[in-house]
Amino acid sequence: MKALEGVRVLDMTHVQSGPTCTQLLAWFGADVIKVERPGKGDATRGQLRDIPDVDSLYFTMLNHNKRSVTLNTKSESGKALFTRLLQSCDVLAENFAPGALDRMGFSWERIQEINPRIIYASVKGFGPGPYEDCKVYENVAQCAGGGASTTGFPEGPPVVAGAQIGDSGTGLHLALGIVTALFQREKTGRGQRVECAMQDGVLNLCRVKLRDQQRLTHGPLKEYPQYPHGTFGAATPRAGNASGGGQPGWIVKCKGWETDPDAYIYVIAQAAAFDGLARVIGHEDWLTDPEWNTPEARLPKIDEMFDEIEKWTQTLTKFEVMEVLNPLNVPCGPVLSMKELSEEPSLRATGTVVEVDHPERGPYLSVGNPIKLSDSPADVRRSPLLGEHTDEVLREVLGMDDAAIAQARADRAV
Ligand code: CAO
Repeated sequence: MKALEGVRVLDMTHVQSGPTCTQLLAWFGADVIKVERPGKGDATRGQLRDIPDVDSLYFTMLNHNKRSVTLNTKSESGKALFTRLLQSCDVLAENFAPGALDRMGFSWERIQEINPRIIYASVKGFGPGPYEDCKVYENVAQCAGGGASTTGFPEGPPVVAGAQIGDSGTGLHLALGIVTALFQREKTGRGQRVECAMQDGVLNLCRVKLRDQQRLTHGPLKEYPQYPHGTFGAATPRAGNASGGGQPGWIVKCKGWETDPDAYIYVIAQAAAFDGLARVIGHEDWLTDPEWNTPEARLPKIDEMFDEIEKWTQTLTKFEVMEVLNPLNVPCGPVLSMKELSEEPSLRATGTVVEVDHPERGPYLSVGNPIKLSDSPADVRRSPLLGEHTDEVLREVLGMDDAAIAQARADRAV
């Protein structure tokens, strides 16, 4: 049995944020029915295509374990079918532009009338306020949520992260909201509205930067590279690769950095493991020198310290550095490329990286469920073709017979 077995999700999501959420629910065992526009489907099916006329990796990697139904929710007969689906589902998830479902005639009030037990979950770019009507994509959210202003090097422009904290991050937040609402429904019998704005999701993930904004009013941020030589302005600045926590850290070069753009390692010069680190880099002298042998003394010289650490790391590969520093309890992590991650055997063994077969594109790699439940392991099944399950769902979920399905087709509802 899977954790969410018996939960049926009417999935009106598209692009990345919403599909991330419903894919997780599907991996946990929910029956996720993806409703798509007839003939078109989720726009990502056709975006960034690597093989002509085949669903893109963008789509396939975000829509595993779902069923696809095509339904025109703007036609009268389509609306009637959609209403019946709402009656049969536990969750409605969507991430359309603001007001799209209302314009189709499905306001929260109307949805509650149709099914008072349903949980109606939405991702929008912004919550109520000046930007609530805006359409939003990943990088817009990273900028509006504080990610970009705090990412990059002090002397450079704002930078967006490769991690999709606006889309996938908000999808994760929404999934938690949905299962929490399902849990509450167990007790109250009532559904509820679950809303997650991408700006809010990004800001939540940038929590430590709002911490630093307030620390700034009490003096310079001593772990930032601007200290002690640079200046601080009114807002949390970009900190390069400085650690977000209380331990000094930086990315340093390893052997081969001249030709390999990922020959780097992150090293944290934690006080508890400093002795071993100092010895291994050839700076035993630091251990008795009052200029170096306390965290406070080192704070104004973090850049110098990492220059010295880097002289040593450049003599070894990032994996050799790991082998030396791990036994010394020095926290460190290699900068791994997507190529290295895709080939890493331990990630394959845990199902975090999986090979999936697809009838049109053949085998491809995907990221599986990163959340491991001992009683509900996720098996990753390929994404559906457009409308692959339309008849199956109409028959099984709505109890329609062949004649009724033929009529729905004649009406161009499906
Ligand atoms: N049948 C009939 N019509 C359908 C349909 C269906 N099955 N599915 C969708 N539509 C219609 C919608 O009702 C909408 O029509 P109206 O404009 O008349 O209301 C139309 O398709 C387009 O939907 P949209 O506005 O959501 O799509 P878009 O491509 O213009 O915008 C996006 C995309 C992502 C910017 C917007 O949906 C959005 O801001 N979503 C919220 C934030 C979000 O999740 N962003 C993350 C995206 S990933 O980077």
